[in-house]
Amino acid sequence: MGGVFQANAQHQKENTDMKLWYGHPAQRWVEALPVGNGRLGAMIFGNPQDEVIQLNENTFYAGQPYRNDNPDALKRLGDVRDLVFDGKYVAAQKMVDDNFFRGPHGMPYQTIGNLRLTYKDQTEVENYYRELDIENAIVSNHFKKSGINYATKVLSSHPDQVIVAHLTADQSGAISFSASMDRPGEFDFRVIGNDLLEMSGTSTDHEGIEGAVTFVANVKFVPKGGSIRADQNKIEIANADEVTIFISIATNFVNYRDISGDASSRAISYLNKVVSKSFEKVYTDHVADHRLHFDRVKLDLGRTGAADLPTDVRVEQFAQGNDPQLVSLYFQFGRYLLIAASRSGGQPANLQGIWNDQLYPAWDSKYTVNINAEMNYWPAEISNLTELHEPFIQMVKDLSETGQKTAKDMYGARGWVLHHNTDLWRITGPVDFAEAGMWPLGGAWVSQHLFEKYDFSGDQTYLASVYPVAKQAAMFFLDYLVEDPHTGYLVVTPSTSPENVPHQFHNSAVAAGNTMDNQLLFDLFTRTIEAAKILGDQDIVIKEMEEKLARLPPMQTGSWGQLQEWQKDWDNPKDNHRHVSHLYGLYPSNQISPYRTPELFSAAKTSLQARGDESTGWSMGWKVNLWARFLDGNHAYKLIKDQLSPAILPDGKQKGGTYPNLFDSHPPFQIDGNFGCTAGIAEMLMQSHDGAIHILSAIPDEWSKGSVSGLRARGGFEIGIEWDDHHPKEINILSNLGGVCRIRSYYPLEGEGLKEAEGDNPNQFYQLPDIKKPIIKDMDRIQDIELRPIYEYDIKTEPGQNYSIYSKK
Ligand code: FUC
Repeated sequence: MGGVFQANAQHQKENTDMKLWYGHPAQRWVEALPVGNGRLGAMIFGNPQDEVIQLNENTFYAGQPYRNDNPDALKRLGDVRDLVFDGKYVAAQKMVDDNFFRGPHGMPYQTIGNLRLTYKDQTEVENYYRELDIENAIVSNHFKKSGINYATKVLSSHPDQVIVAHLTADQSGAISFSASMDRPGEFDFRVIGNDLLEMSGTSTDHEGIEGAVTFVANVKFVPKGGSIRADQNKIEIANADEVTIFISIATNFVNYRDISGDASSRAISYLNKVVSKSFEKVYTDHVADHRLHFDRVKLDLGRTGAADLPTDVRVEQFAQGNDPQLVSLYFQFGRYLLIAASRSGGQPANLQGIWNDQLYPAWDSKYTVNINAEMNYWPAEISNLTELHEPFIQMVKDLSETGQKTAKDMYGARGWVLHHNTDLWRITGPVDFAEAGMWPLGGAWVSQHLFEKYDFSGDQTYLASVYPVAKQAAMFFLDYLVEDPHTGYLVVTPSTSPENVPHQFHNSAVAAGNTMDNQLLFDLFTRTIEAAKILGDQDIVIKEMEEKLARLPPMQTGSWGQLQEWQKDWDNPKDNHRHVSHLYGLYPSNQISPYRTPELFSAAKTSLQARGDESTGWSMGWKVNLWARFLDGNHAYKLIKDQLSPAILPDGKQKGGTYPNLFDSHPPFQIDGNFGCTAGIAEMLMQSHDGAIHILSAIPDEWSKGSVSGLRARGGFEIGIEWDDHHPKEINILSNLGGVCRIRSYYPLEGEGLKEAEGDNPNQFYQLPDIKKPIIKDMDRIQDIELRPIYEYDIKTEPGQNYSIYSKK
């Protein structure tokens, strides 16, 4: 009793700023609260009569190692290209549909199942409270039942590799419950001795691939006082003072090629290592590990009385009210989710992070790489969580292995290719159908992350380790690009502009030389060539890359002043499609800039204005970043309001928005929107892609005063900013690598060593992309854009030193 419970009872009086909290248990899964250690996830319902802890392990997928290439594609590739260049897009798409797909379409990520605690006292409770404390990464609840105060805490420990629950009461001998396990799929279940449950099973067969991932979940009960006994298929605990529950889960997964691990011995060994530890010790180690990551960034956007309301009520009221603190909470919740879902040595966060209660979740809860998987990692660098980027980088390395055979067998090309989806098994062939699947740019997009991680760290050893992966990704395109007979440009064909169709012209997505493809290849080639110089790679293939880079199509503006999505002017101003692929050049890339390419900047804005605001969750998350890059804080904030609106409507229908537990809704739950919006909030505060560190780049009227610290900028800088009445008061710079730090501000600044900037930024991490001259078709259609005046300063920095600058008096 004592300590742990008393701390709980005080929660309502405590500061709840870094907490999601509620006055009632979760009725549905999107109200339950997530914990995770990168590998093991749990959703806790907080039900005081029948508690449910839903469990995940992030390698538990259907199927087993397999491939999904269709080598018939190679025979048809030339014909498809001819049809595209003849303008017979529908026939081209049909030929792709008939010859390029083989199924399977990807294996679903599957739930492990549930731990159920049925309390003996089933009476109603009073004073109910539950919370997720994102600062300490722990879910807890407390309530009064039959005059006794009970409290529960649940965490998923990275150091100990187990989920731990701790039950306490303010009277001795008060805790009595039975515990059992189940799951939606088949399983074996037994009770070992009088204190250990074991559930085991195998993942399902799917689309002709036999399920062969096995799991074992062991749950050990350690009561203080009272009695414990096994009763058929459950464990009964009676009259305990407190109970610690250790949940250990493991699978046989070793890597995408190998599932020869022993799930049972792994699960037991994690358990044996931790079981003699006290809950307090597990908790202390867990908190220290979590805060090592979490505490790096602090954000204060102001606080109103709304911050005292329960989280679900705040989401309901956010769009109407004034609750800037919910934005800081949501930002930090995104960081919390990345810490909980993505740890070095493990799997990257999938469509649902690591949290899924189904056997067949939407889109298999795998990896969609035409936006969603990358979006998960947008906050990794800027929000100071670079080591959590590693599982994604490792996945890119894996894909560079599996994708070689796909490149060769399907397209007769060197290098490696990836289409729009992959899964635990790192499949690289096209999935679904041409409209979505005929997109061979996956390797080009995921490889940008290899360079992004370098831009923030400047670590050349790391660069050398990922360079061959990027180079091979680029080499695929050297072979796949073909000359467009109409324009002479080298174009990616067949391809699509992700999932969009220019319906007013034809019902085919398959086309040639789409804007996003050109932008992605511009980045991939440019960055690979640069890295070759840094690392001294003299391979002749780099020359070929330079030649082909020069022959890619430039960006173009179209008939209504928009940035064209396709090589032909097919854009429809009424199109509100969720994908805004051609705006990749604005975010996450830096090819479009208000200062360097004003016409393209204006055209991109016209395109986004036409697309509208409200959409699926991730689409709104992307738009927060895009409006931040348009330097329009108020519009970015409008998108945050759209995203932070309730996903569940009064009639029960769902829309893009936010669930009561702050999970993003596509619908259904998709975690990408959480991460996208988290990155967007950071981009509103600071940007570092356009030749300078632009502080307070897109601050909305509502955030007139605030502070942030620990944001990372390219070139190894760490930035803190305090502002008041929209003016920066103090800017702190920690330089990790040294070099010139160029600061861009809407207000004049002063400080020791600060000089007005002249010419290009000499810092190598601030080189600007030398894009091909765009084709601006009709200047009269380009909307005028008013930009605020900016001030730019340079400060020479030394590695490891701090610098402070101030608003000019
Ligand atoms: C892409 C998107 C969908 C969804 C899916 C998982 O295909 O177009 O909206 O997010 O991924």
